Amino acid sequence: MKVYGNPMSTCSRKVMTVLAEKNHEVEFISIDLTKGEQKSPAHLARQPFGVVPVLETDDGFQMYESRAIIRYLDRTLPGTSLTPADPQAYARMEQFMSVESSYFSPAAMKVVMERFRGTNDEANIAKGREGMKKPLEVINAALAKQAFLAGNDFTLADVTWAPYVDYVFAVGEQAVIGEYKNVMAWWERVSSRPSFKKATGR
Ligand SMILES: N[C@@H](CCC(=O)N[C@@H](CS)C(=O)NCC(=O)O)C(=O)O
Repeated sequence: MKVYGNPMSTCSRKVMTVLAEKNHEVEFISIDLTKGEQKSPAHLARQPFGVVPVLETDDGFQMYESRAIIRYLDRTLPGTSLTPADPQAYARMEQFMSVESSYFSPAAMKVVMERFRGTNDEANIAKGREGMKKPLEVINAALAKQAFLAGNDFTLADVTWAPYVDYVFAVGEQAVIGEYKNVMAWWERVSSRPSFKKATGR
């Protein structure tokens, strides 16, 4: 199996976390985003939007979109399932994956990219910080009753949130998350998992 990705990319890290949870080794082909390799004809043939990651299975099946890839991997690889069998826990997992992609990560990435690029547009950063509050408030309430987002087991919902939360900390914005104590306790559980450490090269 091959993953075309970038070790620093949030979306590649979701895929690598699931692979590590399943103890499945792949060939990782690094696409240099700083050189624009993601927009090369060869990569555009794999990913029409010119971004990473892309998964290629041993029988030549190719697919893109990180959240679709992790669902596929969880369904097809052996090992502990990261998708709850219980319908209500499953619904919670999907709900929180959607909260991440619709509300949390767009706001978080506003802040992260301003800091990473060094553009530091404070008005945009303030918007990003504001946008992170509601989704954090909502998961903080859910995490008061359970260890992980969909219940007491680690699921794909935790996988999708983790790389964005990690980058919020990495750019020095811990104050935004620090006031949510259940989120902080959850973060300790998620970031100390061997799979997350492996996916982030720690
Ligand atoms: N919806 C896509 C988003 C992929 C994406 O935005 N990837 C980023 C890295 S996390 C990328 O390749 N950026 C390079 C660029 O935009 O040119 C997914 O989930 O796979």
